[in-house]
Amino acid sequence: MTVESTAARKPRRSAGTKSAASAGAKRTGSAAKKSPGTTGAEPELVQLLTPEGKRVNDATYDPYVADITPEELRGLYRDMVLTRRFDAEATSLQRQGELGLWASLLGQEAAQIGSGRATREDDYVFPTYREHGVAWCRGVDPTNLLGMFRGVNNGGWDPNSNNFHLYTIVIGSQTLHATGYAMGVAKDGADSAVIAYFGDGASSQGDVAESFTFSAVYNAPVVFFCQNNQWAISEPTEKQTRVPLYQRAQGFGFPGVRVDGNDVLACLAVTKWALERARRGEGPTLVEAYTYRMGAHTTSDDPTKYRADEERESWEAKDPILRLRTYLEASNHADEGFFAELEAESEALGKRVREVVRAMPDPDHFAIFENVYADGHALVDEERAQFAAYQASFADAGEGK
Ligand SMILES: Cc1ncc(C[n+]2csc(CCOP(=O)(O)OP(=O)(O)O)c2C)c(N)n1
Ligand SMILES: [Mg+2]
Repeated sequence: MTVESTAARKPRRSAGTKSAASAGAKRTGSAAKKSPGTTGAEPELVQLLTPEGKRVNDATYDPYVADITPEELRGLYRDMVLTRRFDAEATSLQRQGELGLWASLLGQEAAQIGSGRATREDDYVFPTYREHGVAWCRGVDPTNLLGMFRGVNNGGWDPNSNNFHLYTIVIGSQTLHATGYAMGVAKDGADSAVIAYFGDGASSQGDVAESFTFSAVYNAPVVFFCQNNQWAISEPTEKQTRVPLYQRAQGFGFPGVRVDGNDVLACLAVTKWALERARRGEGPTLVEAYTYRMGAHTTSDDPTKYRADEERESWEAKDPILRLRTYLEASNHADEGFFAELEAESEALGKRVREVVRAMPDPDHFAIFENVYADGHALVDEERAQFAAYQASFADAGEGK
């Protein structure tokens, strides 16, 4: 079913100061004004499961999930539950001082699991730093995602083992990497596809615009999967765009679709459709998964400073996991035994994650100087020497000198 989006926003109330409150009022005013050149048409939203867990039909996208079995539906549910459990454990580990930082995916499980499960083994994925659910679908061990956040390695997995590139912190840059990779795939004559993940904030980056231009002109087999989680740290989507993000694709000459990002079935179907277009040589697609970042931007952020509790509460009613559970129960696709087993599996995963993280060895302190240049460099040599002296000063202190 293609329904009208719930995009209309209540004004954002900012907890705290008067100036923050008046900034909120200003935002609302400017967002309400129509820009010249916008169509004014209401955005559309592809949905196959309503927030109440009711299956609705969509003639275009139903065929992409028509043969899904109850077992596969339970699999999607399991993926989302375990990803959320892993994510919660990582947040706790950061609070306990075991990780330096964590970027939670809470609320975005359906967007990530639906799109991740749509990919084929030979497809290639370029994530941001929040794609823990996609990593799960690609078969990356979740504990490997934590090394960088603990500061003990620079990545944590071999990108080519699972066709899942390393996490990318430089906002939007991975869309260019994905486009270049996809152009290579096309030159090889392969029928695999590439998918690049990015956020609503990243959509304002020049890199993203450049990747749209290149991929369109070279007809690259790439899907741009934008998780519009409504916020780029403390900046709302209204500060990124005057048109719904998916509509931008039209100006670059390829299709754009907005999908309910909290509906795992719709995300699966729309991403399959887009990947198949890419495989058939029909070029790029922009998928905007309309969702919500339920938690903080990262563990260093405090969202109560810039957004209202009511906003979060309204999205809680659209929880991606609850809606699939309701559907599974109503259609007798899962029984109590399944849910109980999954609960036990979740607990075991949390325990394993804790144990593995705590046992991660510290890196050699001088490893940071390796691999900067292939043949060494005078400046790096100097820095290494300075660092060695600094380290030695600790040894002196330890010996009471
Ligand atoms: C080029 C660049 N500019 C700024 C930053 C700082 N930064 C980190 S995350 C972020 C916001 C990204 O928002 P969005 O693209 O919506 O992704 P989300 O974090 O919501 O998933 C910014 C500005 C950065 N990492 N890279
Ligand atoms: Mg965002």
